Amino acid sequence: MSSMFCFQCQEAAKGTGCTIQGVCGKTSDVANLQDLLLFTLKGISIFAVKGRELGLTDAASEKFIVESMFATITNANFDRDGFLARVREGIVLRNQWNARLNASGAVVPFANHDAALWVPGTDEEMDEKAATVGVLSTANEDIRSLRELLTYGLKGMAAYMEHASVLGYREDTVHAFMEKGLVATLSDDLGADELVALVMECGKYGVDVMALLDRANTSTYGNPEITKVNIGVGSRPGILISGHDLKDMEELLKQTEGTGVDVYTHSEMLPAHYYPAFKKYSHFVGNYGNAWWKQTEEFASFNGPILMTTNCIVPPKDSYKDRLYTTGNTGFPGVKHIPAGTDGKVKDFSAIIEQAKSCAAPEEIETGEIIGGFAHAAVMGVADQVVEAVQTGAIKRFFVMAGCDGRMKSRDYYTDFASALPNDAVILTAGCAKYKYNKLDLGAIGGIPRVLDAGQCNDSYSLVVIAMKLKEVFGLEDINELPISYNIAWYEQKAVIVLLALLYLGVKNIHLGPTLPAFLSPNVAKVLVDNFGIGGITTVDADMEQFMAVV
Ligand code: SF4
Ligand code: SF3
Repeated sequence: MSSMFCFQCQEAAKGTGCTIQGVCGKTSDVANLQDLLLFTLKGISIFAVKGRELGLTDAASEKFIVESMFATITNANFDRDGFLARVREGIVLRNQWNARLNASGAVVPFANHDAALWVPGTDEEMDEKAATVGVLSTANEDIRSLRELLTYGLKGMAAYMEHASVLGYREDTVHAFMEKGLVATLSDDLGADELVALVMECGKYGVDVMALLDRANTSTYGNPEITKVNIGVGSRPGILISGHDLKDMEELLKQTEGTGVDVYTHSEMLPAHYYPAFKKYSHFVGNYGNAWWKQTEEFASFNGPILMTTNCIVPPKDSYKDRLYTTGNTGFPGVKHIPAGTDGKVKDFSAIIEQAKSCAAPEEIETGEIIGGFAHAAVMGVADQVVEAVQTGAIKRFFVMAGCDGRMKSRDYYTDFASALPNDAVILTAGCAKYKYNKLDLGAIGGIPRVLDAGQCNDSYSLVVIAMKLKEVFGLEDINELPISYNIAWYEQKAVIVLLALLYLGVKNIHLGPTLPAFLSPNVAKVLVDNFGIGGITTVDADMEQFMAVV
């Protein structure tokens, strides 16, 4: 019997699933406790769904579900003790809900399900329980596949919801769907057709949550602007901030102002440079390094403290572990965690700032600039130029190459693909996938760079807004009539919600790589192929020919 089973990301061992320890570094006990936490969230949701029917909600359990789902995303949290504590906290919330509904005399569907009833014992007993409630507890491989596809979509949704909610934005319907979806994964009455319908509905709420986060980000920090970002270093000590949380970015910039410490972005935090609200800080120096998976070398040479606000954490090397900090839903055993502020106070980053002061300046690993900030408002600002370039044939095709980067050598495909594109093709990107080609010199077409970076993975929403606008300008009936091809790279579960959102919007013929998800059973993969034309990748030459053959 395997000691764990996880197949939620693209790097699942042997393309089927991690069974002894995660390729990501997640230990089997933590993997199982993440499953147990999900099981607990399903238990809470059993009552929350019924509560909503009766007009009852509970802000604490909504927040708990969102934060806990986020904590189970690949490379977010590796902290066993943290997961044990979360499960216990979740059981308290579940029992409160139960008592509340009991008092109202409501009949609660699934109230006799183990997820609604089980009680945690010792830590060891929780480990034992955890080993029984994971992915493999669903025997039928197609039902399992659909339940997990839905679950991973919900995890991605939770991550984006969390970013919106720290900025004060919420959407009740998204919380409601999250709870409904979690309960649906427990129901033996739901067959493949019903689950496929729920997966599509998940895509709808994926669009909603990305739109919400876009509103939250742009209302709070302004619309991203076309920006050149320095990739070299200064001479003062620095703090490196990684992950996706812009609220942490804002607080760190405020608290470091005037301290003699510079701030650099890493990986998915690069797009922070595009927001007007952050441009005013002269100590906001640039971006250091590349996508998440290169961090073990780049964090060592950065020399200063590193703040991980969300995924992706790679188990740290001793050379920088004492300079690494987690916050929010991230965690790693033995790494210092910056807690949320209490009594309405902001997070206190003073410990990081103090440590930075005693550190050497970052070691230079490259110099120059990269350009980005092509989110929907900025692209609309140059819409006339773009439309003209398409009409004159100067731009023949757009390639959406959004998504994630990862360790696998096979991802060199994306660098090669970008390099091999004809000069009249433009890449639209978002997410850390961009690091595979954003430092290549691909030039520009009539002043429009050939790599247009909208921002973080959630800013894939911007790419959809741009596509919708182009459809309108060109008077087309269908988004698929546009000269846009989709060659998307995925790694973790935020890419799953982005994919489901695209499918919901009717985008067809998306190519997904470097490998198709291990969690898609052959039958479920066939549904996606037959209905949406989803395909994998092969070789650059063969794929290029196929993309270019589309009229
Ligand atoms: Fe394996 Fe990915 Fe799961 Fe980590 S998140 S255990 S690498 S499938
Ligand atoms: Fe990257 Fe982890 Fe997905 Fe937000 S930082 S895209 S992998």
